[in-house]
Amino acid sequence: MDVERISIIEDFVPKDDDALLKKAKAYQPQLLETTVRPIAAYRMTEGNKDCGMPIALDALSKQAFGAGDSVCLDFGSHWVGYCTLKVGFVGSHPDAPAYLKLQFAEVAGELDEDAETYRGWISKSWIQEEHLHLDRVPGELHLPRRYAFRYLKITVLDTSKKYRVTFDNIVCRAVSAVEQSSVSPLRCGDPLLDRIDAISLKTLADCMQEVFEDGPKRDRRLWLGDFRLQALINYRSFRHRDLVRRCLYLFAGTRFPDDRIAACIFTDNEATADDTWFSDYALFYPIALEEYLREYEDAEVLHDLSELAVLQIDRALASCENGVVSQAFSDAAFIDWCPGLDKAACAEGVLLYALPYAIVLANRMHDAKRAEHYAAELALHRAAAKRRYWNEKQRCFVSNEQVSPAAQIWMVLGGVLETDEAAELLSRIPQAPTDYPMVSPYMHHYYLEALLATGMQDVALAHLKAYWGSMVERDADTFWEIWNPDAPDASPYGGTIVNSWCHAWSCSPAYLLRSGAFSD
Ligand code: RAM
Repeated sequence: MDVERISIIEDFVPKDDDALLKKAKAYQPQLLETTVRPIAAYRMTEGNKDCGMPIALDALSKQAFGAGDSVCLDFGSHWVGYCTLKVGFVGSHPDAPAYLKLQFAEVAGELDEDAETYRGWISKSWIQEEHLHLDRVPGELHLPRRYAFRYLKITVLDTSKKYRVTFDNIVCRAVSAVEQSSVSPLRCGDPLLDRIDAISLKTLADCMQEVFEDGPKRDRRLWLGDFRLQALINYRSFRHRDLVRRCLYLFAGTRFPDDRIAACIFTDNEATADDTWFSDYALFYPIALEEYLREYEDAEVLHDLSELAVLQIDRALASCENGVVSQAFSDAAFIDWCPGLDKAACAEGVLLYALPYAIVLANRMHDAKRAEHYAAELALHRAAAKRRYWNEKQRCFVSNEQVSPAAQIWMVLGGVLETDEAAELLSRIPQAPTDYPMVSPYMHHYYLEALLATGMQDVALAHLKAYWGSMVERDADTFWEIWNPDAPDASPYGGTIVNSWCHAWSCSPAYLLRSGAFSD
């Protein structure tokens, strides 16, 4: 299921605005630290992948491990942080380094994967695996990276004939911009929904670092489509205003030379726009800005960022041909990781979805002319979209001869149909066989939004319970980047070993459940 999606622009030099980047820096959060230790340990034997022999934690330091032996430590839940451990020995004096392999896993299944066999298009350097030498035994190991994990498996690759190693004081210094305990748990009367909400918030908390990261294992950076959802959930939970402000300023502070907002920002060293532009993601900037302003009525942010935000809309409109988005525009849309998905109707739908936000934003800017212009464009584009994509015979939207749930969902979200027609169309989605299924919780979120927009609260709630519940059933501690219950081993990258199992775009149930979306 590979859908390679790498953008490389030779000689790309982002346009930086120092004043905006300075503000982004000022809002950088101080990370909070929690010390966590394993809650269980298992001695693993080769060939027995499923379970190991439990070791009492207080007896762990007495257990000796020689070449080929391994121990798996369970930290009880998902964490993001830095690990240290003490390595001792039994036997005679260590006369050779201890050579260890350490594998960090967000879900238990990752431990069964073989990094050597991964041949996907995303770098294998994301795989959380170290081969380390400890020259001085006894000694302390400070693992070199920040890891996202619940499980740590240590395999002894070699010691020597003279000694075996012991492990003690295994500690993770977990980091996040927020503490989950600062938000009261949901008590809605349905234990599954309460659990889904708690997992959503854990997912979000672990992704809230110095920016809203997409996933703390892989990418670990600020993506616009993910950010829009994260900010929404944050408004109903942690309310970390500065982190949202910081990210809004980052997207504006480093951008394409022609003022397009990049799909993603690197923040590991200096903040730098990625040379990747997604036409749909860029439209989430004015949406996210308007939602922030709705929440905080922030005149400074409005002043600093609104022009750039509406510019994203203007560019999209300018690229249209005959009232619908151009092929180039839809080719540049992300939408979902489904291979072969035709994005024309979807990209059109995202533009239609963004326009009402742009109208409100223009009014906030006291630019009535612009607001009127957007309203006229909205009407024009809705009509054009209906003409272009609606197929009366098939009674659904057809995007370049392709019928997909994503196209129906985005056309509905774009307001192309009257509510009752839209509800009838959506009610057919679950039964319709498709080669282009929704593969990410991100796309499923927009399915829920479409159902809610057409008054199908019950169906939306049932879908939320079935889809997110199917991850809970499989023991998710955090929600996953990619999940299609009909194809559980799917990965857009060419191997589930690089999938992210704590991915922010999957935690929108907390937002929907906490905003009373299902009670109307
Ligand atoms: C992946 C990440 C990220 C998403 C992009 C499009 O790299 O999963 O969350 O926004 O794809």
